[in-house]
Amino acid sequence: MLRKLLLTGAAGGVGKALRPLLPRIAQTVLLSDVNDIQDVAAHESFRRCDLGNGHAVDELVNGVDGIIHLGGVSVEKPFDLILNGNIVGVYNLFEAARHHGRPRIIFASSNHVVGYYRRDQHLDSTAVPRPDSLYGVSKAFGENMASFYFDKFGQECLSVRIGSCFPKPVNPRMLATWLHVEDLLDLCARAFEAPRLGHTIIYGASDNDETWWDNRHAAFLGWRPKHSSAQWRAEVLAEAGPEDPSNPAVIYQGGAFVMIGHPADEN
Ligand code: NAI
Ligand code: 15L
Repeated sequence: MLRKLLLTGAAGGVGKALRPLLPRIAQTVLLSDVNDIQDVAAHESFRRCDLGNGHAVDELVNGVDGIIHLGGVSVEKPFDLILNGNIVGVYNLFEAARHHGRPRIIFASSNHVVGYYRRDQHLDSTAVPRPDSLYGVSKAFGENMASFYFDKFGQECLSVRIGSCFPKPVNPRMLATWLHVEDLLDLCARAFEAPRLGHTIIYGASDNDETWWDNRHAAFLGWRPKHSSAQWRAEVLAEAGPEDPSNPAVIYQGGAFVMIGHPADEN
């Protein structure tokens, strides 16, 4: 049981879904986001913080004994936003952790680190990154930061290449990528409890019938997702209709992200 867990990005979709489950792993939870949070429960506190502000992040991390790092830009955006939240922000977080006793970090990485692999390719965590977006590049940066901070400073981290963590799968791709938030919580619990974590990369998907990912290198965590997208398969497929096999969004694992142009070209 953690004494005080820091949850960054707590105002976002995954943060909101995870918050009610966190008493299973932590006595108190420090919520943080650049956006306000009003409904703070008795075991929670809230501190507003822009991850790009190194001094503020340093103060945020002081006194916590575990971190779930969800904060940052979560889709393709102009580079200045990604730079602040996902590059400078990740640096600030790892630096703060190094200064304050190296609490373990669960880093919300993304499947978009490997979005340019085809869906008929099965990947394990040794696959060379093939990001499908500036966003995916920033998550690969975060994983590399985690690797460097472990090798040089002993900072332990689990980088979770989350598939699609939403209440339910809403398109055929998500039948393979969907992650139930309870499975995410269980994964976080195992990462905090493991005798040794090092820097480990894992794919975050539930026990879906279809999968492109192999978590053999993280088997020591003993994570067995309990949920599956199978119950929505018929509904999702009926709603979507037939897919065009020549569509790059259907060919590649990153789905629609491979079709997004460069954010600098949009006005
Ligand atoms: P979200 O966009 O709903 O939440 C992200 C939160 O981070 C927001 O509340 C936002 O205000 C905050 N944030 C953004 N920039 C910030 C900054 N500079 N300083 C402080 N806070 C900042 O995203 P969601 O879906 O909740 O995802 C959470 C994390 O998981 C993100 O890092 C995302 O990249 C990652 N992820 C999510 C997936 C999903 O399926 N939901 C899939 C793969 C990765
Ligand atoms: C992500 O990385 C995004 O944060 C999320 O909004 C979804 O697009 C998800 O990947 C996905 O691939 O479904």
